[in-house]
Amino acid sequence: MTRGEARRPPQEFDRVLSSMCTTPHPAAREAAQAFLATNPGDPETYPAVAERERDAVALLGEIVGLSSPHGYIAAGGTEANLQAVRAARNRADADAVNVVAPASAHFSFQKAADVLGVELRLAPTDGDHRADVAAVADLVDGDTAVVVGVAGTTEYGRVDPIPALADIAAGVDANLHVDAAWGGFVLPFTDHDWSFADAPVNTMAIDPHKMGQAPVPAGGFLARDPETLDALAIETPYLESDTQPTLGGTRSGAGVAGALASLRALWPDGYREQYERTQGNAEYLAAELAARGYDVVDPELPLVAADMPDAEFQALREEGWRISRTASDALRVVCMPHVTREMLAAFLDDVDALA
Ligand code: 0PR
Repeated sequence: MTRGEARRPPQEFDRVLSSMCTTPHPAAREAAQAFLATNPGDPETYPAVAERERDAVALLGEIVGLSSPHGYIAAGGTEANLQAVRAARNRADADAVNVVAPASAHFSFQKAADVLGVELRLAPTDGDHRADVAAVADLVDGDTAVVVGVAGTTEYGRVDPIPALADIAAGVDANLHVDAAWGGFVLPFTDHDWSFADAPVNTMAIDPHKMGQAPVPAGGFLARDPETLDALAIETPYLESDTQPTLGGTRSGAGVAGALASLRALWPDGYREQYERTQGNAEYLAAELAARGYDVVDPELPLVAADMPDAEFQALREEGWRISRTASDALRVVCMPHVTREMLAAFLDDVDALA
């Protein structure tokens, strides 16, 4: 079996255009199965999966330009984002900590703020759906523990100006967290400044179970300094290991082994091919929709948003298409690896049939 177009999506992905999950790489599927009953939360008892986790973190570090990464394989972007806020809160010497993020940040930051008892301040985005730097600068103060930038937003696939956000964070002695949960596996092949190498980023979310082609659950939480994990560590007296920085206790060995297998199989060439193919598909869909008169947001990463009347959106859903909408009601198609040119052509045929 080859990667790419030749691999027909299994039934459950047949008409799925809205998801950030995708079909796992075959090697990742196999590795996950072999580690189904292991627990990386108990590394002394399950050393083979613990070693795989260290290797996976090292490879994630390569992808994001960090030579000695600290981190672990989390349940997903929600956990990685929450842990970034938690580490920053625990290291801040303020009583009433706040987090400043663009309004485009994923809703997991609302969960983090709620669970951690910190204030979430949302800055408006600019005309192109990116964080408005001046608005972020207005919201930070001496109690800001972390500034968030998104590298590949959930709704529009936009990349925030990470170096400018890093300057703002540094100005108030706050951490900078980059949410590259979705974008992290495509951005190395673009010319965006988003990585640990481009700016003084402290922490990052990068999820193997999204564009990494790993089986669910496999998120990535990465930190530049070991002190970040220290700020998260809880003592674990009765385990063979002394402390645990993760949010989960028992975790999925399948997620860890699957993530490593997909990283080994695909970084860098497989992910580059995947980026070129999925970006090409996004540009194809955007051009075809624009030619039909829809107002389309230029796809910077493999995600297409376009205005579509509600009646048409509903009719396409009734045809079985799994599509979703942004908060401002634009159609949103995520060109994940399982989305082929044929699928998009069939979708466009159904769009035409509505006319
Ligand atoms: N950060 C970003 C930028 C995200 O897009 C997401 C999820 C997260 C964090 C949270 O990641 P986890 O869901 O792994 O915790 N974005 C998708 C969304 O909300 C999640 C998703 C995935 C939704 C698959 C549907 C689906 O079928 O749209």
